[in-house]
Amino acid sequence: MKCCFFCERASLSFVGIEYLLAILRAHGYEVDVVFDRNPFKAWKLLEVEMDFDDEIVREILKTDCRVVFAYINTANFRRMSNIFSKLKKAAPEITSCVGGPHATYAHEHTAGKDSFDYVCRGEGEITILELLDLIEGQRDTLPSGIYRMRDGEIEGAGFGTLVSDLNALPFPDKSDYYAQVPQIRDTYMIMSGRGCPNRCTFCNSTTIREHYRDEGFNFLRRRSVNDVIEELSLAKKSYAPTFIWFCDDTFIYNKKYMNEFAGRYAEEIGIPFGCSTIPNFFDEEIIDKLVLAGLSNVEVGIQTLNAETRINILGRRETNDEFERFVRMLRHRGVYVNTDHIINPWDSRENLKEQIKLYSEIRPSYINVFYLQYFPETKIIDRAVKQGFLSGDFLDTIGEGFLDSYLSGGSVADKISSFEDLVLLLSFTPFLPSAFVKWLLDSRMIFLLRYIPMAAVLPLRTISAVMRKSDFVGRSHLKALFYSFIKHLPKADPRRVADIKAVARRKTGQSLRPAVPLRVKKPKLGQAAIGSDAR
Ligand code: B12
Ligand code: SF4
Repeated sequence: MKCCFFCERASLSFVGIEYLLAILRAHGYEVDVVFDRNPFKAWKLLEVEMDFDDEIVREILKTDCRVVFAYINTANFRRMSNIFSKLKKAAPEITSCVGGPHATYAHEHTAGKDSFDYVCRGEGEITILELLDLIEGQRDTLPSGIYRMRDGEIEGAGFGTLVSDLNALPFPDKSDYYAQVPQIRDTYMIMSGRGCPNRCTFCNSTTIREHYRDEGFNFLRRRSVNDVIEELSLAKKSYAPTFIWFCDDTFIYNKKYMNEFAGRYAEEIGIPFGCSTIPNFFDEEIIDKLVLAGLSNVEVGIQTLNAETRINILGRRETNDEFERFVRMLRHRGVYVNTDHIINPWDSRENLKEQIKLYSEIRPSYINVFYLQYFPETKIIDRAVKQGFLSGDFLDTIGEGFLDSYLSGGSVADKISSFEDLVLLLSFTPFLPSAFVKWLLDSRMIFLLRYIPMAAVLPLRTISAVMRKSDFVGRSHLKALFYSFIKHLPKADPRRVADIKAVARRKTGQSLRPAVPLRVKKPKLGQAAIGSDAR
């Protein structure tokens, strides 16, 4: 059966989609990939309708597919709904199915859209094959994790069946992204595992682990070092990346794993690499080995330097001292340390000033400043509602993908606008001398920053990416921005694309086994137990 995957064109590739493409092709399905025309333009991320939507629909129709898939997150939900609704009108006979974070955490809102026939909650490799069996009439029960609307009611139960051994998965099929999205060609995205050992209240990685735990499963799994190195050795020849990004939620944990990985990576791969992590790994010997192997870029989420908010509201365990030690340990070794910071309703001007002073001493390479966004099914929502930061009326807008719910949330909008000068200074802090930052914070001159538009932070990442060779991620974003202005994108070498496709065919993925529950969950009346009907 002919399938089509419709994907947004982001600044980095989506490994989840690449795994699904590999699995589908390994099972004999012909799959075409159509990318959104909308190149990743920071200022257009949340736009729902574009001039070329009808053209996209025509392109999907041209693939002659019977089933169309998409990966949906909260940020692209409304855009995807728009495209799929146009597609439904043009070709009601095409069956659509969506998965990904928004489908998982806001499945009712997603299934409630007429444009989507099926919605997948959770992991997809086993479930997508079961769904195709259902569509082809080879099974008649809904697979675990698949939802749909029937007579005005949502039908479905559980979560997508987990793969028990991640080493059994085929390597992700990166050929489509490589061929069609030029900005990703230097960077190879890879995952060594699934799930995060931490429990931040604002993050959906906590949600998924808890959902599977409630069903009796351990979502946290890691591939063997051998499997990771095998994929990278093949990628080194076929893809020839100049940078490798480990997009695990948290990559640097488990000393034994890191030790084995660092040794093998140094010997067999040796390409500069980066990862996301949290600041609680202090084994200098391992860090030295990782740096020697090529670790050059780390994204570390501290989110706030207000200890009380961090521990009690955001659910993070590290101390400011640990963060400082971690940043110093890495920067001392020449690693680019990109810090994620979230401006949140628990901030006050005074504590934000204190945080900026601390940052000016700790000196990460870059501070990515975000405003807290309430993603569906995150624990922080209850807290914010209870404390009056988020009005109950806005809860539904979260499931509908309105990411501005925070900024329009009653009194908080005023609060945020009263922080604008500090947010600007926070973004500039890594580029300014500490003494100057401290002087400015205590001086009346700080009011001058209110006259500088927030857009002034945009060139910062450009400066950082151009000046600091190790800011590979910044360079990827820059490239994405550059290509967004170019109408005719550079073509990829077809031989290289074929070689990349061949890597995905190395392992067939035929032997995928469903994970075994750690304990047996009693199914609710009328519900299928998770994984009960897996192949
Ligand atoms: C790497 C990463 C990025 C990368 C690459 C994008 C990507 N999605 O891969 C970059 C840096 C670009 C990025 C950006 C952002 N990200 Co991000 N990112 C991740 C991260 C850490 C890993 C993604 C991944 O590879 N997962 C592993 C694969 C195997 O899982 P998966 O993607 O979920 O896919 C599986 C299932 O969902 C399912 N599935 C997926 N699609 C489909 C389709 C069908 C038909 C079926 C049946 C199944 C199915 O099957 C797949 C295989 O098992 C995730 C966290 C996470 N663990 O997923 C956050 C995450 C996806 N990101 C998140 C966010 C918020 C963002 C940003 C909005 C951040 C920001 N403020 O700018 C932007 C959005 C940009 C964009 N346009 O998407 C949130 C999304 C929350 C939500 N409710 O939408 C996540 C979940 C982290 C979190 N904080 O909770 N991100
Ligand atoms: S450490 Fe990162 S990925 Fe893990 S739960 Fe916290 S925010 Fe999410």
